[in-house]
Amino acid sequence: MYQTTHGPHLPQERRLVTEIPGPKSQELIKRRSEAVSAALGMSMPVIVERAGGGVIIDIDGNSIIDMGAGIAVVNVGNSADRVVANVKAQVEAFTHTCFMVVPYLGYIEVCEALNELTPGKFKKKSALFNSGAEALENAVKIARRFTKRQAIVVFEHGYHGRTNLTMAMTAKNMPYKDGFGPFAPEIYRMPMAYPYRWPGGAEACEREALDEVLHKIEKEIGGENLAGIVIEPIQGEGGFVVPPKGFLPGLSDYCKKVGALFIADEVQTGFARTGQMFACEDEGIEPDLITTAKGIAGGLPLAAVTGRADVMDSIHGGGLGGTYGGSPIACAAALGAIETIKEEKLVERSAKIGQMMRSALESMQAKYSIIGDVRGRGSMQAIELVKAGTKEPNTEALGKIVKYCQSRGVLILTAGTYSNVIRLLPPLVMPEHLLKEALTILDEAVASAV
Ligand code: PLZ
Repeated sequence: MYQTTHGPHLPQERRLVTEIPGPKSQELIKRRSEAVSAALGMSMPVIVERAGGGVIIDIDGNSIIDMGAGIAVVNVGNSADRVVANVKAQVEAFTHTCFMVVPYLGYIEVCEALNELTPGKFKKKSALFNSGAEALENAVKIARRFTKRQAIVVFEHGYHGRTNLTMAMTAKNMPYKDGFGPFAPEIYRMPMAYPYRWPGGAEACEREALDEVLHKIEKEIGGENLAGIVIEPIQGEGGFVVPPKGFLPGLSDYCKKVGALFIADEVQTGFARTGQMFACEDEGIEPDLITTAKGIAGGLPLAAVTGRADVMDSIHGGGLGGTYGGSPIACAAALGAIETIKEEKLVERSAKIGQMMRSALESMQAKYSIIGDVRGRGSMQAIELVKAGTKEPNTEALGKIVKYCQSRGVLILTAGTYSNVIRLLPPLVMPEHLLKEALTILDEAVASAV
């Protein structure tokens, strides 16, 4: 067996000692299928034993390079030192009082940190929840209550969660919505500024998308009925779609003009992922509300709505809450994760990782005609796979590439409305040699799928 103490101290290497999945994983995956609902997916068929830095170690002793970070959650790495220390201390002090019954300092400090770190020079306040979807639900509640209006605008390819309201907000039917309706009303979906797939191309997208969306909002909803626009500054599950410059500021300006709220869903883009603390900073956008989760707490379940103090305070007392929202343990973890991001300069590190990934992916694109597009920002980078010489989604190649990487001990994630996008989201503490190794294997994988 291997020697370990805490996660980050695991040997930072790719090491295969069995086939993937190994015999122990295979056995447990059988148990999994006996005990766990068939509805739950599985990106990689191994059972984890430990994880830290840039690796996941499975129960057969294979050390796998983690290019997914649990879907952009463990940005600070698994079991990061400060997260572990804070959680241990908190578990020993108390595990739960319910913040609405007896408050505690950790919750207050997380809100203070969010108010300070999120974009926007105005006074802000926060409220904490358990999951990204719950944060989105609450942002919509707040926007409707504040504006006394109902219409919410969302976008094609958008993803906001799996609860009833957030399913209505999420674009993709399979697997997220199929057969789960009826969905919540007053959700209006607009075309997304998706440069690669905009009819007429990327330049036309930059010229046309904003006008088209605003025109549709005016004609189909009416600005006076609009409570808020909810958008991921870079779409995550939708395939790392990066709108052209000007699109997000244009939406934000429109919201100001009609008295609606601009709500940035930074659940996937937040906490140093894009080479900035939040993706909205890239164009100097100051959202009225911002939803966060995932990277906020180094792997513990926590989410937040942060925004203009006048908006956050416009809700009647007792109007927001939940038994576990802002659990003291998750808050302790968040304070450890935020400190780690600052102390280890992970914002800068994210930008650097991003450059390495970007140039590797661009050189793959130059070699392999099945890579139609390379896009992303900072340490969220993706390739969109197409049939050579067309823009037709190439899902066969995607399957082959994922399998090839897995069999060599590299975990990669997929995305996209057309299920043809490979997205890279490594922990920001990934050592350079591991990142390079993962990119080399990805290159071989694409070559094998051409
Ligand atoms: N908003 C932008 O990316 C979660 C979904 C995983 P929860 N994305 C991962 C899956 O298949 O269920 C996400 C997101 C954005 C909201 C959410 C929802 O966050 O914490 O999963 O509820």
